[in-house]
Amino acid sequence: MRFNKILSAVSSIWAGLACGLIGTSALASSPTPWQKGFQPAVTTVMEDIVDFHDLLLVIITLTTIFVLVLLIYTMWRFSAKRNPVPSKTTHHAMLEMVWTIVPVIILVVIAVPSFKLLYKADVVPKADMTVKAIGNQWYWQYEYPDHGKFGFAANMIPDAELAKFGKDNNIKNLKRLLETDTEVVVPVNSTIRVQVTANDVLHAWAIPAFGVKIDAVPGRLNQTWFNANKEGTYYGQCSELCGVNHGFMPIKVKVVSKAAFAAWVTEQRKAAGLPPMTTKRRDVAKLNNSAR
Ligand SMILES: [Cu+2]
Repeated sequence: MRFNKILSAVSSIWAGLACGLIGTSALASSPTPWQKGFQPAVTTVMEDIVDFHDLLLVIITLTTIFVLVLLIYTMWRFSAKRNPVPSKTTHHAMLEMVWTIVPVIILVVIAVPSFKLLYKADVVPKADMTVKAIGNQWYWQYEYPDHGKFGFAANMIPDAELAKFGKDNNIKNLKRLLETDTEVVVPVNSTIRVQVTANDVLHAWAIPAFGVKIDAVPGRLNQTWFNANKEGTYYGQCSELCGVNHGFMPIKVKVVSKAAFAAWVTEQRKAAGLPPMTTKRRDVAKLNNSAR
């Protein structure tokens, strides 16, 4: 009875903690103080990355414990004191077969999900829309080719302007070094193809919650994809050492409902002097996919 009470108290504390964590993550996914694990995953690719990480953690822990136990046993059992006359054995067929075959099996167990995950992250499925990200020293530029080619630059909000920015835009819990003046807006539950390139030097476009990280290379168009299943604001950073302000070109992606996205597109088109979208967007993504 008493044990049950303790158990329920512990679980309610835990649930409260989890609620607090998940509550904040729904609003924004970014690094937190003393964080040890990953940011909460909002794409199936990131969920798979977390699962793969957990599998590897189990394998590496068991391997390390096994080797440690062997070492300690050997040091104890075969010390000069306990074993003054060493054995002259040099070969043991069975033992050699085991220590060759067991690691091979372990590597195969790792390789299968690893290749599956690599392929899943690499091959862009039928995309609903495209966003183009262009790296510059030291900010990102974005274009929406399927929605009339409007674009904008996203610059980091410096510390001195952070408070004013939060006040003007009614944002609480501002993320230092992660907030940008404009943000990438995408619809929830849609496959977004991200085309990534750079104007000057190497950069990399990365969002941990999406499980996305891809190099931005001048003169080359890379592509990746994500399909976020939860509305919210997600933060990333340039992940290729690109110069003195490398640490100050964050990436901010807002995942909104499809209706909110359509409204945002209308607003952006208006600001860019483009007529409102009369038809559904050109199905460029569909055409590209059918050519595969
Ligand atoms: Cu960069």
